[in-house]
Amino acid sequence: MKLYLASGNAHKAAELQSLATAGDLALEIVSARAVGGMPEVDEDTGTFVGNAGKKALALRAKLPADAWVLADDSGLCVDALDGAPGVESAFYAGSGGDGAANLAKLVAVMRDVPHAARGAQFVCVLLLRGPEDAEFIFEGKCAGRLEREPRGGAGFGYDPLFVPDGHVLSFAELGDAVKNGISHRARAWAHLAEWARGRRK
Ligand code: ITT
Repeated sequence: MKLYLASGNAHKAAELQSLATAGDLALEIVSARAVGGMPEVDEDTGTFVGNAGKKALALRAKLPADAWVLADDSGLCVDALDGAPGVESAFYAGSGGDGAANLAKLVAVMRDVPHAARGAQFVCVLLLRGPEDAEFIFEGKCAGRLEREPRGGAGFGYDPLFVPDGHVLSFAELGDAVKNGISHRARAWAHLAEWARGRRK
């Protein structure tokens, strides 16, 4: 089953590709680039589910009616910031969507927050839209805490600042293989895979 990925984020695409390849299900992620690129979407709904729905619809409009589209809306929810940047994670430092600037802003905003109050969780909503407007939603979370300074070179976005529970290294130090075992995206994908397995029966 082909899942057309409604995302312009190459890192998400790579993670979802490896999650799909690692499983025993015949799920194939096809990047939006293969069908002419991801259309511009105004991510203005204020919720992960709402934004994922808009992305899926936007790509769906370019595809045959029987195509399955997968959208990922995700973000980092910081306890000390009442859940911010959350659904605004991609645009935390401005509308340009600059990952390095977003990270630098979070480092600065969190500078004086003590260790005990540095909890955060990544959230990922995967939304699958199929023929006849069938829609399925899968959510995954990964709890952890924020370091004071970014560490590590793997991953993307806020990975260098985020240490998942049970670890001492950041996502960007742990690398893709470990991240893909425990991340918010991996957990949402596991729910999707469970759904796909059920459909196969
Ligand atoms: P698309 O909308 O095209 O899929 P995007 O990067 O704009 O790409 P989102 O609107 O869902 O995607 O924003 C997600 C942001 O949250 C992303 O830009 C990162 O800043 C952050 N984020 C999400 N998952 C992450 C992860 O696994 N590691 C680090 N940062 C992540």
